[in-house]
Amino acid sequence: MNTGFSDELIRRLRAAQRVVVLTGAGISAESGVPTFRAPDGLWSKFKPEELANMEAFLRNPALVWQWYQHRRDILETVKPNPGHETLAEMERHYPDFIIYTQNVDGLHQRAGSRRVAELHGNISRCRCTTCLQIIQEIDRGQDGIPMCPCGGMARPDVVWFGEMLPEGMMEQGYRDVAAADVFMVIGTSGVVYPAASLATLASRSEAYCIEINTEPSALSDAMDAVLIGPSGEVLPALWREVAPQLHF
Ligand code: BV8
Ligand code: ZN
Repeated sequence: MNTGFSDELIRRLRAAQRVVVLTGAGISAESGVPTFRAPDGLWSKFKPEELANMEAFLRNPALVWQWYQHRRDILETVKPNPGHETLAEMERHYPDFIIYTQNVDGLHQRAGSRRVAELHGNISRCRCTTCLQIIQEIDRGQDGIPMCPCGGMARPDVVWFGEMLPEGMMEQGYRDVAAADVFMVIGTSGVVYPAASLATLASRSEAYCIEINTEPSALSDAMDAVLIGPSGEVLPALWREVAPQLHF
């Protein structure tokens, strides 16, 4: 019995060997992590250029740290939702499955996903602005700004606007997308590049492209299937339909 998922969609997911997923803030929304561009989203109070870039940080490190500390505090209280958990389950079924996430919340890994490429870093890690080391133990310098043992100021280990993504990660993403049987893009407005280019490349490759979002995004027109609904509900429902016939 088909619950609104097309036969083609189900057939593609049952036949796939290689699956590539791109996720954005929307997949963590049902965990209670605010998204960026929703009316009550993270950017509604601040503009990205005010906070998520090096100039803003150097101009006012305390304000930027305050904003990141606020987000880290939220992450202490949340847990993965059924959307994250379904992707972790899918990874266990498919021979080749990888998630490229724009999220910095670490929830995919907490849900059990092992192959996760963090395109924009991870908010729970800190890096030194002087010696560039990842800092495990941070101590609080003047006005609460975390400092590196070398004396340099610590920053969140995330990719800010105008900064390069982790070396080689997009190139690997393009190779994975070019070889994929199915590409899924979940919970992203598709406005941030180069991350969103994984979806635009997928739409021009052999991969069958599936979007899950609560509303159409900048990527929807290029997708083969657009499933409108919260990923915490759509992903488990889709997997219940697909999984029984999977025999690897
Ligand atoms: C770079 C980390 C170059 C920090 C982030 C003009 C045109 C095109 C590009 C540019 C341009 N001007 C500048 C650029 C480049 C810029 C960019 O793309 N800007 C955009 C905004 C125009 N990109 C960069 O600067 C990148 N670097 O290009 O470097 C370079 C070249 C050479 C040398 C040096 C440098 C770096 C970009 C990374 C920025 N860092 N975050 C932090 O988190 O604090 S971006 C930030 O936005 C997050 O990472 C976030 O993940 C990302 C994307 O947002 P989304 O995840 O999509 O979240 P959003 O709220 O927008 O959407 C949520 C979606 O979920 C919605 O569609 C909603 O409907 C849906 N949803 C909600 N609930 C649910 C749901 N879906 C399903 N279920 C639900 N329950
Ligand atoms: Zn240092």
